[in-house]
Amino acid sequence: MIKAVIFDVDGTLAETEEVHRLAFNRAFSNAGLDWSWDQELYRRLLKVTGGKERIAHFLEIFEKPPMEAEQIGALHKAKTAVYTRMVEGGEVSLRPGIPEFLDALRERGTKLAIATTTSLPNIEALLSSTLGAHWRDRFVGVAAGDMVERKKPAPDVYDLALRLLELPAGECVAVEDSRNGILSAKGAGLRVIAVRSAYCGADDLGGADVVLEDCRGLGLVVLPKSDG
Ligand code: XBP
Ligand code: MG
Repeated sequence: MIKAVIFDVDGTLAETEEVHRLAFNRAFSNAGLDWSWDQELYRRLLKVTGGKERIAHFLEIFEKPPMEAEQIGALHKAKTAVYTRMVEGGEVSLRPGIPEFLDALRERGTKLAIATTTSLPNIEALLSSTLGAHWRDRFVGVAAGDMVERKKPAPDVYDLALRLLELPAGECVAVEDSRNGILSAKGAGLRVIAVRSAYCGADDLGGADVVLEDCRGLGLVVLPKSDG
């Protein structure tokens, strides 16, 4: 019996990565930098989770002049401001099947939590614009990248979500879209349902217990047949 479902955000609850990419590029150009991440490059850079870590990785592989952590932090803060404005403007919807799945879990009394690398303001922007101002009431716990020491693929963010839920991993399931996310959830001892996403669709999702092509089948996998 599954008592809680822990959701990744980017790529899982919503296809956000293209908006993240555009926000990075807008922040770069606002800062007078001539960097531009195209979709192919962004797919490669996504192997490093976390926006600040992704910028640092980009500087390293393209042998750009190094930046201080504070400069990267300021650039990333500007990117977060651009991203949240875009999301609040309604540019992103939840993936097809997610609203119905969240409602069905609520009706059944299953607890919900979030385990994501993304920054807290991004979660707030996405979930308030898609689920409404009271979205937080639906989730027992929200675990985000900057709340833990190590980002995915380390298990820290899922370990935190489990502590917030006060449940053992064996009674929960994670929903993820990326190989890094699967490794993170598995490292915390969770069963994992993987859903293919636009940016991580070519990832090796073989470590998951179940792989779905989209989110519409989630109810069939998680909910008992009587109410699924
Ligand atoms: C998502 C991420 C995030 C977003 C950007 O990974 O890696 O970094 O791309 O968010 P996952 P920030 O879905 O596996 O959690 O810029 O706020 O870090
Ligand atoms: Mg993801």
